[in-house]
Amino acid sequence: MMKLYSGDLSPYSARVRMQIYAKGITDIALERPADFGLPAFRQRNPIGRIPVLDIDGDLMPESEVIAEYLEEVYPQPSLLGADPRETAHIRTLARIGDVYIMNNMFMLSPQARASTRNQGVVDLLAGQVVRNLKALDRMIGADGFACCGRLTLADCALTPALFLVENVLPGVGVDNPIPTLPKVAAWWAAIQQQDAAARTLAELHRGLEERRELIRSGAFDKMMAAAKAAMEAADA
Ligand SMILES: N[C@@H](CCC(=O)N[C@@H](CS)C(=O)NCC(=O)O)C(=O)O
Repeated sequence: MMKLYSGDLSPYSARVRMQIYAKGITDIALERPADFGLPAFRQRNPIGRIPVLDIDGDLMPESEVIAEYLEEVYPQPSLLGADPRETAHIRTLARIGDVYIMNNMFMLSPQARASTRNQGVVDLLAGQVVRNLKALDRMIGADGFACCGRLTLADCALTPALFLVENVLPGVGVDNPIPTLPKVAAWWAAIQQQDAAARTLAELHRGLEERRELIRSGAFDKMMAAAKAAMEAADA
């Protein structure tokens, strides 16, 4: 049985989980690797990040690669286009979600800690996010889906990306820009009504609450320090 190494709050993992739910795939186990963040995980998986698809011990990293692989292995229902041009458009929108929004948001999230905030980093990355959301506003579908009038891999990549925008940007002192972008705002309201998106967003919110509790209790800092020390010892 294949396993997806994943975590509730991992937006890249969420993108693949939403695809799995939308396709109705039931034979992939979802698991948080016990050694995530530790040298043993990086030993097995050199990039050291989740998601990773474990195919009988053969480990496949990178959310976009996994998503495309799952489309080939489970072709129906397809979350790609009806023709090559549609598929290319789906991939363009998915890349906006991944490269232009999620990656910048992910790099921005540690800046939520005011004590160590670097305003230059915030301005640079938040500026990129806003610029790319404006581009998305001109490209996204107006019928409740990112494109093609049905749920595709574009919706799967954009849903966790907008979750980060809505929930993390205000934490770094930047207003959530979604309400100022009419087409993005309409899509965001509509996609949350889709079962696969609602389930994925509930997991993301659960992960965010858990993370906030760990930060409040001081446990998160201790976990991070222990993981950093273990990594440094492994690198020495
Ligand atoms: N490009 C990767 C990014 C994956 C990624 O950054 N995952 C985060 C969790 S959302 C992670 O594992 N971070 C651990 C780290 O940075 O060491 C993908 O698309 O899968």
